[in-house]
Amino acid sequence: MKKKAFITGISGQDGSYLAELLVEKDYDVYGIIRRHSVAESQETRIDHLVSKNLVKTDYGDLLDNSSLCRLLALIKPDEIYNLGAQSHVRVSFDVPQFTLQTNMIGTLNLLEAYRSICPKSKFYQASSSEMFGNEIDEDGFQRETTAMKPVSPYGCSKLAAYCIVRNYRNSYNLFASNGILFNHESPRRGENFVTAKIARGAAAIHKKQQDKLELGNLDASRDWGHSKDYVNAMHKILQHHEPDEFVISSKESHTVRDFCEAAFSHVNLDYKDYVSQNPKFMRPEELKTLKGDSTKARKALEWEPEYHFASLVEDMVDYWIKELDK
Ligand code: NAP
Ligand code: F7E
Repeated sequence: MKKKAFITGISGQDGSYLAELLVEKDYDVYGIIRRHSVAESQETRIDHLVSKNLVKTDYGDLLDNSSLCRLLALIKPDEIYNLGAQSHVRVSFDVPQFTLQTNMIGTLNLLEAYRSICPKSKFYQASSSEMFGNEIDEDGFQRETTAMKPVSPYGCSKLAAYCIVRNYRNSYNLFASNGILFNHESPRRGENFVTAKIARGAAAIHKKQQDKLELGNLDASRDWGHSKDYVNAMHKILQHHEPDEFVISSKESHTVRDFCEAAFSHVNLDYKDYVSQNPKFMRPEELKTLKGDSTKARKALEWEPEYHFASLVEDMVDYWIKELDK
């Protein structure tokens, strides 16, 4: 019998790569999409799978219990991946209530449906390094045991969801795990996240389609990996012999300035000639540095990333050079 996976957030960056991975692994893959007014573009990241009937999508929403219950009862999945979220940290300051509703109550809604309809399934929660806020261990890393003091509505929502997943696991003996993923990017990254903005900007300036790039804080430091490697870790987390918490990270930290330097030098330009700061892109409270220690996951799950900082930057800039030709 083929395994069945149910993915919330299947139309997002990670959802699309995870769907591809699970199809390759011979799963039947199902996912929910929300009603958009512009229906034509909402499945662009998974069109290649939907059009070949390799994944099945239905309308649903983490805030609509009836859709979650209906679909879980119909599909009876072996694995549930909860990737659906309002995932933009700066936007979470603009829409804090929506962010907490979707990311926190939405997770609780899905957990409740899971517990009552298919408690033998395995559940993956997309937790985030944003939960740590500015807490860092003495050696400069964040790991599973580091204190969590988030500095954004998004981080707070993800911490609440993380806690309720642990609580449901312990209370109801469920196989529910948290992947604490550090930033991960790709050509499919939304264009308003900093890496995609820089990669697209460098490509457009190189092609003389744009002459400057405005960013916010250039000194923030992030631990960036590739989404393709990180969805592989999600799958491994659910194949582990017991449910648990795992940090997934590259173990390296680079500043936004470093990302600019690497992206612009890939097209033989000096970022200093084009990049300026605009307070519009600053945050009310900033998370300064992220560097994750993923030793536990690397050992227990035998997970290793294939991409590193330089190959990630190149993959993204090369994608945008081709894309802007179209
Ligand atoms: P993304 O590209 O923003 O995708 C988010 C997905 O969630 C989209 O498909 C979105 O659909 C869906 N969604 C939003 N609100 C929903 C709702 N109320 N009900 C159902 N679905 C909803 O995010 P991503 O980068 O793939 O990240 C995947 C997950 O990992 C998210 O939970 C994110 O918070 C978490 N995470 C990401 C990173 C990272 O660096 N990428 C790191 C740690 C954790 P619409 O298009 O309809 O809005
Ligand atoms: O910002 C700085 C910004 O929006 C990274 C999400 O996937 O990872 C992501 O959250 C850094 C911040 O990602 C601009 O201030 C400078 O310090 O790309 P970002 P994020 O906030 O780290 C975590 C782990 C998640 O879980 C989230 O879902 O870059 N920055 N200038 C800028 N950021 C943006 N967006 N735009 C700028 O112009």
